Order: sequence, then structure tokens, then C-alpha cells
Amino acid sequence: MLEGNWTGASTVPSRGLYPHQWSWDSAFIAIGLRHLSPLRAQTELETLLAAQWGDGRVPHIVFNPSVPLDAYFPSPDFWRSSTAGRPAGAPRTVQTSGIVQPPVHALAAWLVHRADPGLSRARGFLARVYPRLAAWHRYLLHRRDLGGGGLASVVHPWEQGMDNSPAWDLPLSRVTPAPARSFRRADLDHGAAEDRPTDLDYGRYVRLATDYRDGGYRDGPGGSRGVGTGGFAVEDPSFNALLVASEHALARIAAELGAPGTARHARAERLTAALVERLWDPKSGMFLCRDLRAPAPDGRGTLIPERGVSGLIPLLLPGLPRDIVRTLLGTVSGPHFGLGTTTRLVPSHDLLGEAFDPHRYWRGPAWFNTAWLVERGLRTHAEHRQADALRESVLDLAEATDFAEYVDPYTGEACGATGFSWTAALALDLLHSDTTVTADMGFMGGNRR
Ligand code: 9WN
Repeated sequence: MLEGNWTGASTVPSRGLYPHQWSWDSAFIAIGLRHLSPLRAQTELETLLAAQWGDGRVPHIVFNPSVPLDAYFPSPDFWRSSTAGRPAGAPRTVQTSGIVQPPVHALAAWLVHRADPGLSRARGFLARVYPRLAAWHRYLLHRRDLGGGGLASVVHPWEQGMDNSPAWDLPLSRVTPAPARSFRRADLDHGAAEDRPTDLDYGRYVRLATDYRDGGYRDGPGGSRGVGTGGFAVEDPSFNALLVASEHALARIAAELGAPGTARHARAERLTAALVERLWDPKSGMFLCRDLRAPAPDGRGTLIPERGVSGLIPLLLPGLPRDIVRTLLGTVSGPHFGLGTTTRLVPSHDLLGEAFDPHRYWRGPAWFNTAWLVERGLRTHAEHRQADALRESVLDLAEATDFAEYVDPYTGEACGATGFSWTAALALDLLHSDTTVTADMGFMGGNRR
């Protein structure tokens, strides 16, 4: 399947629905591909990073020029990266989107390197990707610290990767939708309308992206009042936890290249502390998103009262305080997510939440990338029995659904596209994975320092 979705320099998430290169998909794909072909895994990341902008951002889509414009919306003529994105340093020769996706890339680069260190050294893989990854993290930590509290913000639901999560309903309600007749969705040519976001949600996605583009993709200044340029600014636990994991990976990459990684590890620890300080909600027993645009007297925005799988992903971090780990473990298997009791894979949204829908995009179904992240998290904290069970479910369901994009969390019924690349890649990774990792090592391998 991964062979079939390979285009020569990268892998499409799915042939029909997503016919270009996507940023966080490529990172997950590389993590699986490393077991088949370390060379292709390296190439996957190199192709993505070659489309990096001058300001450091790694675009969420790199467009394939041979795919017709109407195959996916929003297409290159919507984003206009090489013109509207010039002030932010968009490349001239390749068309991209102007928003980002979660920073899984340094983590992927480190894991890819470790799959075949000899090939990696011979090709100078880490030496070539390191400066780009460092610039990418700099962009997120400086230009995107819109709340001024040390975390990166997302300015569009597509940036966080869980596009239609009920967590966005409140911040999106303040965004005036673009008129439905002003754009044509392509996703409904491939997916069932009742499983996909509504037209109203799409109108809001389009408005936010249009405004960002028309402002030259400029990011707002940081500051305690959460001032940015657009109508949507959210601090998300999964996005920031992945940034922490990637910072630790970058430290290991630096050390491998002969530079000390200590400062980066220290930065990752500070980020972890900011994550806890700004997003941990003891009442919910998990991390929540912070809406920086919500009016609040202290200017810090407010926590969004929706439990999404995003709030469980920090489990990935070995440096999380012990009491938080214990609480999170209870939440994963408790009534809101039901892992090991009522659900087969971790649902994307609270089973007991009003918005829960087992089939609609990111409003309840289970995805394989979040299952993989939770499995790695359980493993990191030595919850091997639960991790083994989740690993089995991923392997069973990936095969039984012909590598579905996502599944009904209760029944495992296939939803969305089939032949979905990260489903195959991450199942492959779990097939090959080390099931004996310890909290001290984390799943990245090697000592933490
Ligand atoms: C918008 C490619 C991407 C994933 C996202 C998923 C979906 C796109 C869409 O597909 O988003 O980026 O058109 O819905 O939500 O996580 O990266 O697989």
C-alpha cells in the first residue's frame, strides 16, 4: 500500500481524497517507512523540508504540480504561496499552503536516523535536516507564541490536524463564514457528507485561511494579551506535546552531530512546565485547549471545556509530573474514552460529550495516529499491558479495514478513505516496535541526555 501511495519523492496520504504531500502525515509515514526503506523515509522528510519557508514554517501541504487544480480544495490558486507568501519567504519553485501542522518532524528524523545510522551518516541526512528543523522550531516558539506564555499557538483548525474537533466550535463561532458559493469543496467527491465537516464549518475554515493569506501570512506579535492577527488562536496540548517530544529529538540529533544538546533538553523541560501551567485541567483529569481570543479579564484566554484526544497526547512525554501521568492513565481508560473497556481504539472525542458522533470527522471516531501516540505514551510510562492491547487493536483493525483513514471507536467499522498511508505506516511501526521501552529511555531510544 505504501508503495502504491509513493509518488517518487514522497507519499500521498490517500490517492483519492488527499493527492498531495501533507506535513504531519509525512512524518508519521517516514516513521513506518524506515522499516521498509530507510532511504525512502529520509527522502520523504527531505522533500517536505525542501518546501520550508524563509521564516522557518513548514507548510501543511506541498502541492504536486501534475495533479489537476480541482482534485483538492483549497488548491494552490487559493493559497498563492509564491506571491502572497513572498514576504514570509515562501519558496518560488514549489507551491504550498501557508499554514502549518503539528511538529512531528524532528522526532521522525531521529527515529529514521536510528533505523539505519550507517546510511544516514553516509548521506549526511541529519546534518542536512538539522538546520531546517531548528528553524522550524524557532518559528513556532517565537512567531507563534501568541499567548506570550511559552507555548505555540495554532491559527487554523487544520493546523492542529484534528480539523473538526468540537473543541473548535466555540472559537470558530466568532468567525464569520465565507459564503458557501465562494468556494467548491472537493472532499465531498470522495467522502460521505454525514461523515465530513459541514458547509458552515468549511465556510469558517475558508474565511480564516483567506484572512491569513490576505495579511501576507504574517504572524501577530507575542504578548500577554494574546494579540495576533487572525480571529482564531488556540494553544493545543497535542501540538505542544509533539513540539516537546521533537525538541528532545532535536537535542539528540545535535548530540549525534557533535554539538551539546543540553540547552535543548532544558528548553523542552521548560515547555513541558508551560504545558502543565497553561493547559492542565485537574477537574477534567486531562489537558484542554486554551482559546486565546476568548474575552478574559487576565488576558490569558480561557480553557475550552471539551475533552478531546488531544488532551491525552502529552502522555508521550517522559518528563511529565507523576501525579499527572496517573490521572491521565485513569482518564484514558475511564468513561470518557473507554480504552480497554468500551472502545477498541481511543476515540477522538469524549464519549459522554454532547457533540460526540462516532462517524463524523474528529468528533468521535478513532484515528490510527492518535492510537499510535497513546500506545507510545502508555509504553513510556511502563503501562505494558494496556499498550500491548492497544497495539493488538491497531494491528487487527488496520488489516481488517484495509488501512482505513479512521474507524468507529466501538465497532471498528471503517470510515473515510481506505488505503490511508499513516494507518499502514504506523501499524508497520508497531509491528517492528520495541515493546520493552522504559520511562527513562522513552520510545525514542537512547538515554535522555
Ligand atoms: C486538511 C491529510 C490530512 C490530515 C489531517 C486530516 C485531513 C485535511 C482535510 O487530512 O485534513 O488538512 O482536507 O480535511 O484532518 O489530520 O493531515 O491526511
